[in-house]
Amino acid sequence: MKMVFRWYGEGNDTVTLEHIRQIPGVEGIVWALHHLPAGEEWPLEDIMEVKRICEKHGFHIDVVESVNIHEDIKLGLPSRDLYIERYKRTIENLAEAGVKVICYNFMPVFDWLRTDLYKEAEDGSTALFYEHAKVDQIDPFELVDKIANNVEFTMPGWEPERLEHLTKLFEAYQNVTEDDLWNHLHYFLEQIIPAAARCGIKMAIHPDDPPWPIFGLPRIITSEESIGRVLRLVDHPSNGVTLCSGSLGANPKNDIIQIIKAYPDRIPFAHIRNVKVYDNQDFIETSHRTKDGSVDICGIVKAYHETGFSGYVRPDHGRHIWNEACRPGYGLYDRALGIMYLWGVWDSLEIEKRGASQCLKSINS
Ligand code: DNO
Repeated sequence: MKMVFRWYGEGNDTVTLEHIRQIPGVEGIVWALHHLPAGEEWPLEDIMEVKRICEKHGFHIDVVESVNIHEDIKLGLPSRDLYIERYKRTIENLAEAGVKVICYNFMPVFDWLRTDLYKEAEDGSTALFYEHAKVDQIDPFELVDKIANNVEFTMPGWEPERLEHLTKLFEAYQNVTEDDLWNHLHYFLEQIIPAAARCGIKMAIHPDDPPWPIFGLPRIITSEESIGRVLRLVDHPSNGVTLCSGSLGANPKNDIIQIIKAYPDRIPFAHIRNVKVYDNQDFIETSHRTKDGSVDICGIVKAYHETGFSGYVRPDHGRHIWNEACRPGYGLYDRALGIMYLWGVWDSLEIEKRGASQCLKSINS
């Protein structure tokens, strides 16, 4: 498992590369050109600048999260071909800079969704929270106002250019069914995957978060079955998944361990985080520790270990602890704790596998 850490770029994150350097075992930065709207080609010079900055601090830039998909592609409009061509050129530019994995999602309009970014827990920490009944009742515009306009930084998935056209987007999606969305994804993958394969890049679709439809908008990457379906749409190693334990874990029916075992060669990138799920479908993000949430993080790491996982992994959202002022879900402290938990589980599995006497040597190799 190759440990990586998401960073939003200089002047766009409270966490610095110097901080990240001090977290044990982190080799690479998960990054994006956050200033570019979906649908733009990513210029090679901009990509090389990120590479220069990260490499100066000893990090690789193998994983990009995300190259966002223009809504016209998801809507299946005739203009999609133009955006698909740009997407291909972006893939080529990223490959030229040495990128290996591109994480993306195919969620209409909204990326991840929560009702509260700072829900206080008993211990005084705060975390991202989803209240199911509220999403059913609230006007999406009100929620957008609450979520997007109350934080210092633009959050990924909540970019102003996306939200500016909310009314039009809702209208455009009115008659788009789940089947349509599957067809539009198929069309996209048929063109993108050969381009990615040619330059040695693995595309890794991120599951929908939460894994069910919201505000009447279809969502399709929600379960083991849908992951199998997307992988079969274009059955090629370059067509992979970003297996996010927190997104899928919001639905207790999803057996993440089974998914890892079913598709070991198609998971180039793993997001590991825990959520505590309530009977009424609410959920809150917790520490990574298995005991703190509803997701069996130990079991997940064990499944990766057993399947010989050699892909990239990042701790996903953390809570906000020790009064850290940071991007919602993306502070330094709790994600660093998460990494140490993941290493703890992984290293003890290595010791078990290779025998205690070999322990030091095995962990170091
Ligand atoms: C939230 C993230 C998502 C993810 C995208 C991938 O914090 O997990 O925004 O980056 O869905 O395209």
